[in-house]
Amino acid sequence: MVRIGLIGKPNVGKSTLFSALTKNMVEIANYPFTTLKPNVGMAFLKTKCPETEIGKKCNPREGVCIEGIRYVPIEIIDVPGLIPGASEGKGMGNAFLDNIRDSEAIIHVFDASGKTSPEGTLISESRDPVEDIATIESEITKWMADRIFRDWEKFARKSDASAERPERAIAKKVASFGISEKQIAILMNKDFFPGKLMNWGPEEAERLATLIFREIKPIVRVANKSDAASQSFISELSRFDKRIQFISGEFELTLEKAFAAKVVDSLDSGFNVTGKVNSAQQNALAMIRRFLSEPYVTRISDIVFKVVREILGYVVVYPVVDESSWEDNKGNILPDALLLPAGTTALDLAFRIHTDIGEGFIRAIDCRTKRAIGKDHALNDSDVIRIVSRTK
Ligand SMILES: Nc1nc2c(ncn2[C@@H]2O[C@H](COP(=O)(O)OP(=O)(O)O)[C@@H](O)[C@H]2O)c(=O)[nH]1
Ligand SMILES: [Mg+2]
Repeated sequence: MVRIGLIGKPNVGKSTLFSALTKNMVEIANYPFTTLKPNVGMAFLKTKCPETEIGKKCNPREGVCIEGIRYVPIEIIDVPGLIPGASEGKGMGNAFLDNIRDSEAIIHVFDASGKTSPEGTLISESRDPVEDIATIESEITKWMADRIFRDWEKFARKSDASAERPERAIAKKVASFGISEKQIAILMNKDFFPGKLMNWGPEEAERLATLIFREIKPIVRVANKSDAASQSFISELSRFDKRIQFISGEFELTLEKAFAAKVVDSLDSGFNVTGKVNSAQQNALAMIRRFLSEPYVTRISDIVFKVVREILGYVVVYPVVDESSWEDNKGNILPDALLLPAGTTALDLAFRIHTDIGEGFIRAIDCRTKRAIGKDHALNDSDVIRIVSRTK
C-alpha cells in the first residue's frame, strides 16, 4: 500500500488533518475501518472504476467501490513534530525521520497563518510561512545527507578500491531508504558528481539528498489553517509554489462531526443545516461554508487525489488474469487496483505481482484493445492489464 507521511512542526495541525483524512468514511457505509496503529490510518484515493465499461460489479480485495467510484486505500502516517535541529537529534530526534524512510511520499503540513514559532509553539504575531517551509525542509535534507555521508572515508576508500559501481555502493549504504541502484544512477546523471567516491565531500552528499527528495521521495506542501491566513500570505505562498494546497483541517473535521451528528445534510461546501443549532454554531457553520467554497481551497476529500495522482503522478492499474472477463482466476472481477509510481512498466508490474511472474514474463496485454504491450511500456492510469508469464 502506498504510504504518505505527514510531517511538519508541532502544532501546525498534522493530527487534525490526519483525523479528517482517515475518519471521513462516514459516507462509505459499513466499511470495516481499521486504525492500524494510533498514528497510522487509512485514507482513500477516489477514481473511476473500469467496471462500468464491462457492465459488471467489481469485487475489490481492498477498499470499496460505490456507484462506479473505486476507493483505493493508502496509508497515512502522522509523524511526530519536526523542529529546527532535529537532524542533530533535537526534539523527537530521529524517531520521526525513520517514518520518512517508510513513506513513498511526504506531505509537509505547515501553518499558512504563520502563527506557529520555529519550535512549534502557538504565537500571536504572524511569521512569514514561506521562510518556515525552507527551514523545515532543509532539516530533512540535512538528515538524509548526514546518513549518506556517515563514515564516508572508510566506505569510499573501500568502494573505490573495488570494481563496484559507485551507485551500487551508495544504494547499499543507504539501503534502508529503499532507493534502488537504478534510481541513484539516474540522479547521479542529473548533476555532476566526482567519479571517485573519495573525492566526494558533504556538499555532494547534500546535493544527492536534495535530488532524492525532489525525485524519489517528493515533498508536497499543504497549507493548513488557511482559514486563519491573511490574503497576502495566501498570495505569497501561491507565488512561491503553485502546487501548494490550501486547506483547513479543523473546518473539515468540524463539518465531518456535524454531518455524523446529522446537523448538516452533506459534506459538500453547499451543505444545508438540518439540525438544531444555536446562533454561535450557525455562524461557525456559515463561516465554514464560505471558506470551503473559496476557489483557492482544496477539499480534504480531493487532497489524496491531488497529491497522489496529479502531483506525484501515480497511476491506478488493474491486473487481471482473463483479458475478456477482467477476472482473476477465482472469478473476481477487477479484484486489485494497484497504485503505482509514474513510469512503472509492464515488467515492473509483473514483478510487483510476484517475483516468479516477473521472471517468467512473456508479454503483457492491454485488456481494452486486446493488444500486446512491450515489457518496457510505461503503464497509464486506469489500465487493465493481463500479464502472460511462463509460470502461469
Ligand atoms: N484555525 C485552525 N486551527 C487549526 C487547524 N488545524 C489544527 N488547528 C489547531 O492547531 C492546534 C494544533 O493542532 P494539532 O492537530 O494537534 O497539531 P500537530 O501538533 O501538528 O499534530 C490545535 O489547537 C488545533 O485546533 C486549522 O485548519 N485551522
Ligand atoms: Mg500531533
